[in-house]
Amino acid sequence: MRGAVSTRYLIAGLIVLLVIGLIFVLRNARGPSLPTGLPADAMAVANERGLTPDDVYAALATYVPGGKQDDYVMFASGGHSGQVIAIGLPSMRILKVIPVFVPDSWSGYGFGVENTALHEVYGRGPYPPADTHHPALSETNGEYDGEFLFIGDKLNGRVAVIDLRDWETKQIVRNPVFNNNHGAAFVTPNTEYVVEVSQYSVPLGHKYAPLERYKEEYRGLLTFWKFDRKKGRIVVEESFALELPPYWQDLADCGKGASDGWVFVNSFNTELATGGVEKGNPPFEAGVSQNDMDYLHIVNWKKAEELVRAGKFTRINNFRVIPIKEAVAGGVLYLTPEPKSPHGVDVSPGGQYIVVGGKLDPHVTVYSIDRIKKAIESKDFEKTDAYGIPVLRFDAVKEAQVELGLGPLHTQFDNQGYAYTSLFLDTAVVRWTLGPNDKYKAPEEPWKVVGKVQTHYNIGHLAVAEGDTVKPDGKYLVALNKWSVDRFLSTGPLLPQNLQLIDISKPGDSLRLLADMPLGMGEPHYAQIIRADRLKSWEVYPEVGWDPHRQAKSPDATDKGRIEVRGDTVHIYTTVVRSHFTPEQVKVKRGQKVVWHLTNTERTRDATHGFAIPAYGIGASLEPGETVTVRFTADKEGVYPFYCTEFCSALHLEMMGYLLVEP
Ligand code: RUQ
Ligand code: CUA
Repeated sequence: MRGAVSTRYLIAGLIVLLVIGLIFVLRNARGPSLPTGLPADAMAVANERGLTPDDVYAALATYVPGGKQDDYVMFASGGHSGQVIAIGLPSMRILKVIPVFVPDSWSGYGFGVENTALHEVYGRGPYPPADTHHPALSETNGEYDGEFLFIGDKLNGRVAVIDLRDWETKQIVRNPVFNNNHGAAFVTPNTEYVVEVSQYSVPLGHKYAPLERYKEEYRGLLTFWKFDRKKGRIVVEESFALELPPYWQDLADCGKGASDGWVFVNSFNTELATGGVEKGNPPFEAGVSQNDMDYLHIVNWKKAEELVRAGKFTRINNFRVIPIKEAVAGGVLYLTPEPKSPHGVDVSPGGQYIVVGGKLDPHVTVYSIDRIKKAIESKDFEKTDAYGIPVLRFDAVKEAQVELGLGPLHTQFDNQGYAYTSLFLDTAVVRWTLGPNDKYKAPEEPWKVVGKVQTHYNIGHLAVAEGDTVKPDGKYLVALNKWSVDRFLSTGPLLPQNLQLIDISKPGDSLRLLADMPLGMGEPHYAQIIRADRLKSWEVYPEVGWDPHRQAKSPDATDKGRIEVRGDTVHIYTTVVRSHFTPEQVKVKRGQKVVWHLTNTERTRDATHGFAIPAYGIGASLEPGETVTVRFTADKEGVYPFYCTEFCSALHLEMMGYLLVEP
């Protein structure tokens, strides 16, 4: 009996040991063990899905449950989609696509709806392709204020204004002097101006001149769009531009703090190459990359303002342009060498340092504003360029050159004294320390690389939370990668871009990749990340009858449906509420002009209605409280159902009416 019992214990003991051993082997086969303390079911999911401890950490660090909200909003350019994409951080979920340069059915933007933004530029279409590059949040004292967002359209030389109370595009201005841009948009520290820099030099004023006259007649342009915050509009008549040499100006940044009042613009093609590979000339890519140094443009915009006030400008297409000669005489424009084919120029939080990334140079070059000011004061010029612009001596203005790796492009900053630069060729983000004279001080010695993280793949821009303001938040960095290759399921030959979230909260060599986000709608060149609590978005429009284009009550608002005929025009005043339009039967005669005012009388959040008359190209969106006016000529007789296009209620499908166009 006793022998049998002890054998049973022995067997049980052996089984326990075997199970423990098996678990040990299995766990090690999966790599290091998971953090302890996770609920058993969570552990089971992690194991079942083959997640590593790093994966589990990243998932927990980025998961935002429904009903809870993201800490940051990233406004990313939508590239060729022509739009802006708002993405929550750390969840990396798309919150909204804001239509800017291209019409959008959902929001009714640009489809026959009276939309001042588009009308001011081209009339009612056709809409050209667009390519948004650089979004810029409005600033007050160098900090994001959450009021407006600007963005440039490289293809057509346009800049748009978005009001962040309702997240809608309010205005698009097209440059009257130039037809493309790249360095747009950037703002001065109190959003006095929105800066737009041209890229490929052309004769100013949309004129013709042969390429043989490149040096004499082609030019670049730096435009200062005056922004009126009260009106929420760029005021074209109060704006001006500065003529620049025909170096291809690239990116720009506005000074802040120590460098407030200045704008920095870099350039390539100081060679003045005009291409012609078909004629045996070097192709552009080689022709514009011959010089070891190109030019950083250093512009005093406060003095430029004074020149304009003093009348030292000419008018091109009725737009005020300061000629190079006047700018030089007025102490507005200087150059200094910068290494070979630079790309990004970025000003540090305190404004002391100006960091230039050189695509073909493994260093970033750092200039200091103190040195620049001193060199200007003491006229420490190495020469003047072919256009008479003084060139500050490189060694006099250079503070440091930091070797970072291959293909440094863009730099942003945090509140720990670190700078972050994207390395296109190394496909990495590198963290390095700023010098002592800026606002924040890193624990390590200055001008040293302290950390690096791989990105996937070919990073272009990067964005740190509030990382280009005077007070960066740090914490998160997003890498905006051009290629995604093997990171997601295949979507055919055209792959999404990849936005990667990186935790930068801890000092030293601690950069940690948290999430990949595929973005399949155009190249998100640049993005800015704002703390969510800075945004004061409206929940519904302030009053019933609101005209979002004027941000005021519309004179055409109505709380009672009616039809009025005035001359050859029928004015229809329609109320829109769950789940009917009033009136529902609208009779007009063929050939009559129709002006249709619709007012959504709802005060309930999210109670949006649509309004479509497909035959007349009408598609509108009426958010709670909004009044929209659409126009068309009833030139086709027939019976046209008009209906609500938003699933607003259980009786949404019943929300319709008949437009009867009588013969
Ligand atoms: S660019 S990848 Cu259009 Cu800002 Cu640098
Ligand atoms: Cu209103 Cu559907």
